[in-house]
Amino acid sequence: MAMKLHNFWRSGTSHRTRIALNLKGLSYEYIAVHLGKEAHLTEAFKAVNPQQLVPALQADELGAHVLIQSPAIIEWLEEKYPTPALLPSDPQHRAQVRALAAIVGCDIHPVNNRRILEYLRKNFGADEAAINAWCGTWITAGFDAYEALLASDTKRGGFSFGDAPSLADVYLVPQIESARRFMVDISRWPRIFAVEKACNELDAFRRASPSAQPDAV
Ligand SMILES: N[C@@H](CCC(=O)N[C@@H](CS)C(=O)NCC(=O)O)C(=O)O
Repeated sequence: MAMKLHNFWRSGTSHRTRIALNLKGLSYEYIAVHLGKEAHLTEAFKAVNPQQLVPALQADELGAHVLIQSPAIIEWLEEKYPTPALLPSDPQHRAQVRALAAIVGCDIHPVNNRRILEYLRKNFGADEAAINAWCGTWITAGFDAYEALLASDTKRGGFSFGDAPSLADVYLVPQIESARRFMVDISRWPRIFAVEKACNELDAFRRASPSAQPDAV
């Protein structure tokens, strides 16, 4: 089944969607949407996603319907292509993995998104040091909690949950990439750092990385 992913190399939500697609073994056409050139703010892209954010996923079987919002896209992939699973089978464990993913998806990424940072620059005169401090604050708060949860999971293997990549890793790895961009020192979180290393040993993660994308500069 042919799929098209509207995305941007450096976008964390695009990155997490690429990881999920790769882990599921799905191929897709890469449609670059240049956020730096505000290609997402054009009328043409508004017709694809009225929210004017990436990613957006088109698939033959969906006809004219476009999937938006990376959590919805990733859940659709999980439901449609259950193997390999991104969520464990036990409901409590599923909640545990979803909570880790939500630390990134609900509490870190949204406040550090491009449009938020643009607003801080334009309306509050934030310079790059202030932007890094802003992003560093929310990344640190989220990663401190994530690290504590990893530390308290005595059954954990090399990944965020168990010994195979899960939804939590799909969200975590792009956020680490973003943290480095905002000059956050990852060595403060040794377990997170080790999980990233384990993920990056997998081809699915390596192929999804920002620098490996056709529109990377
Ligand atoms: N909750 C949405 C957020 C999507 C989102 O904010 N994408 C960013 C890139 S990571 C974007 O398009 N930003 C454009 C902007 O802020 O101007 C999702 O997970 O898909």
